[in-house]
Formats: sequence, structure tokens, C-alpha cells
Amino acid sequence: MTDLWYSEYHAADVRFSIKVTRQLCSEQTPFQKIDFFESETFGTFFTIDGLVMATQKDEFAYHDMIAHVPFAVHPAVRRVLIIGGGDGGTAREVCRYPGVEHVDLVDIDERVVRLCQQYLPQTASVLDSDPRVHLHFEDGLQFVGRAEEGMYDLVLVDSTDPVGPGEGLFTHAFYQNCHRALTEDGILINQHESPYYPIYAHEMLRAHAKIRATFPIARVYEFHMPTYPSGHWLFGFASKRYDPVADFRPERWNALGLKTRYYNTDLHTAAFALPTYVKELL
Ligand code: AG3
Repeated sequence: MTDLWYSEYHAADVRFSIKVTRQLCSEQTPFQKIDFFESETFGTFFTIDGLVMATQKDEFAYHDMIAHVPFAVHPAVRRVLIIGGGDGGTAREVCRYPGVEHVDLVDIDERVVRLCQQYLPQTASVLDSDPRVHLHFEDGLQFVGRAEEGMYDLVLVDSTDPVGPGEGLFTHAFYQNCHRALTEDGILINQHESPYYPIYAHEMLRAHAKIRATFPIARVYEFHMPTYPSGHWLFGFASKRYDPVADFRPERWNALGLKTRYYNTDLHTAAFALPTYVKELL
């Protein structure tokens, strides 16, 4: 019996490994390499170009935090654009809000969606079952460039790291197009990398500078993601009108009665309180 381990370099001399009980599939698409594995501690997980995207055991933290934070600030989200997010986890959380009427999910790679439907129904099943979700397989940069002005209340950028196909989702042009596609009180949330290891912190700062140049309100908030580099991860909150803390309405969100495993309204405010080293970086 040989041991099979999946490893990701988190820094040039740091590796994170998960013992694999079975490899479920491996596919090279025109855009990227997608692998699905099974493991004891993290359940089924998938990687894109060798980097962990989602595991059955910790995806709840990521998907709670990308979705519920803006919904607890914006009073009436009706139209949502998800860029990336082909695993469906973000769409699953968005679809829990009865006020949501229409969700466009734009992923460049249809194979991510199809493979997640097959191997990760925990996140992907909503993509078949909820008629409000509309799938588009194309480059998010182009899609949002064509979107009508003021079309969306919320844009959620659930991207890979800024290398390969995800790169365009970290550009000035992309953030400007998101700004245009949003309503006057719209909110943009984006996958914002990690402040910890320098290669990630560098990308994080580049993204933050561009978002700050585009939106009057631009903040970052943090959460714990055991399978991502350093485990310390950020989302960006950018908006034309709402401040994520001053305009946060805990009573309104709590009255919805949604049960969540990571997000709660005490954590909401805390997530925007950053460690000193992160404040100094920004
Ligand atoms: N999006 C990928 C986040 C970045 C992970 N980076 C890494 N492992 N180096 C997650 C998709 C979840 N819907």
C-alpha cells in the first residue's frame, strides 16, 4: 500500500498536505486542471491547477462569509451576479434569501460546474434545483463588461487566485465594470487572498488598491479557512453607499431566522476588526 498525499505549496518552503483515500477524477480542460480527491478529515475536495478550492468540511466558512455579510448590510437584494463560483457554494447561500429574484452565475469553465454536480453535490445541487440561478459559461470580465448599468444589487467574485484564468478578475477594468453594473447602493464582495505569506499579501494589496480607487467604500474582512494558505483569508467589501459596519442591521438579519454554521451577527462586526499587521499593510 502506498500512501497518496495531495500537497499545495503555501510558500516556497512551506507545504500543506492532505492524505488522500481516493482520487475521484483528474481533468485538463482548455482553461485549467481540475482534480477531485477523497480524504478522511476534509471529505471530498477539489483543486484547480493544484490549489485547493473547496473541501466538504470547511467550505461552509468561505460560503457563509462571502454571502451573508453583504445580505446583512443591504436591505433588499434582488439581483445577484456571481463571478466564478462554479462549485455552487456561493449560489447555495444566496438562494436561501427569499427576496432574491435572479442569480446570474458566470464561470469560464463549464467543467467545474459539471464535475461539482457529479462529485460535490453539497455545494452544486442548488445549480440544478433553483430556477432563479442562470448559468453562463464565459469570461466574467467580458460578461460584466456587457452587463447593463445598474443591473445588480450584489456582485460576488468567487474567483481563483490571480494567476491563470482568474487574472482578469483582479484588474482595474473589471472593478470598473462591476461598479457600473451595480445599482446606486450596490455591493461588491471579492475573494481577496491572504494577508499572511508575502506572495499572497502582495496580490491582496494590489487588489485592494484598485478597488479603493474605484469605490468610495472599500474594506476587507477576515475569516478562518483551514485548507487555504496560512488559514487566514480575506474578502473585500466595496460599495457605493453602505458601510459594512455602520449600516449593518443585525436585528433585520436575525429576524430572517437563517441557520448558519460560521456566520453570525456578533462575528460580522468582529470580522472587520483587523490584526495590527494587516492594518499596517493596507
Ligand atoms: N475560490 C478559491 C479561493 C482561493 C484559494 N487559493 C489557494 N488555495 N491557494 C474558492 C472557490 C469556492 N467557491
